[in-house]
Amino acid sequence: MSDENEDDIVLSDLADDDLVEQMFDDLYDGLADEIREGTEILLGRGWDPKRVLDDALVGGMNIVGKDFRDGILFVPEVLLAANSMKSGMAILRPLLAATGAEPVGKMVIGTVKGDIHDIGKNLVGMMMEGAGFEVIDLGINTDAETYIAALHKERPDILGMSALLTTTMPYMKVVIDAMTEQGIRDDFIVMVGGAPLNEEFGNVIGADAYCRDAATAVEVAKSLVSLRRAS
Ligand code: B1M
Repeated sequence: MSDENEDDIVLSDLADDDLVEQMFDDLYDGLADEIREGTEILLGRGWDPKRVLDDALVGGMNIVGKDFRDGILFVPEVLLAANSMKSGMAILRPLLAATGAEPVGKMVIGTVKGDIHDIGKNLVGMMMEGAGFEVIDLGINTDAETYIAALHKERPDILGMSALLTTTMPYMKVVIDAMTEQGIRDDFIVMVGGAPLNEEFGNVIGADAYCRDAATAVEVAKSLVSLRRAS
């Protein structure tokens, strides 16, 4: 996707369509300054913030997500792309809040108690933000009380839990059981992920979905949220 003559390209000289195409490339290449500049140019041309988000940033991140899922891009590249997306999001977020544009949905996510692995969780969070979700990140080593307090406070559509250790993955069931005991299990979609998990484990602990990677998490989240809102 890189353009060898990238240094020669003046973003403000490009027509809207070409600029968006260039932003796809810049996002793919993890160029945060260019994404910030492109975002500002489009806003300056009268694009509304939601259109910039959907057409330029989310569109570009979808390409990154697909190539990550297909093994063409790897973790470092995706983190860079996600980071440049965040630089555009930082400009758009207050404008979106001001225009009252509804996020696609809201997710609370955290790595479970006893586990400090957070690279995968962060990727999921960033890709979800890239898809238009509001994401509340509880960090690592998250106990059931902290998850549940966040569910009460934030009222998200989705609870996402991550675990990378065979010794910590059973804690996901502890959280789901605590939700059931409090009578709030069915108020939320529960999605789980992490390298040692699989679909069967997700079913056994009573999650709504196991997601093998960040791109899948975004697809599953979109579909479960729209199903729930339709019903
Ligand atoms: Co750790 N570690 N580690 N480690 N570490 C593993 C997981 C391990 C498999 C390595 C090995 O032995 N081969 C092994 C676990 C073995 C097991 O349980 N069977 C292991 C171990 C043993 C440990 C320690 C115990 C080592 C020690 O101290 N003796 C220790 C544990 C500390 C603790 O948590 N209490 C430990 C520590 C660490 C570091 C701190 C050094 C570092 C973590 C740094 C960090 O995260 N900030 C680390 C790392 C980097 C790894 C490996 C090498 C890489 C993990 C990673 O980031 N992968 C890992 C080996 C491996 O997996 N190859 C290993 C990249 C990431 C993008 O993938 O996290 O799977 P992943 O996330 C994916 C999907 O799983 C999914 O989407 C993500 C993106 O596509 N996903 C979700 C993840 N969470 C999701 C949540 C969702 C949806 C999808 O919610 C909706």
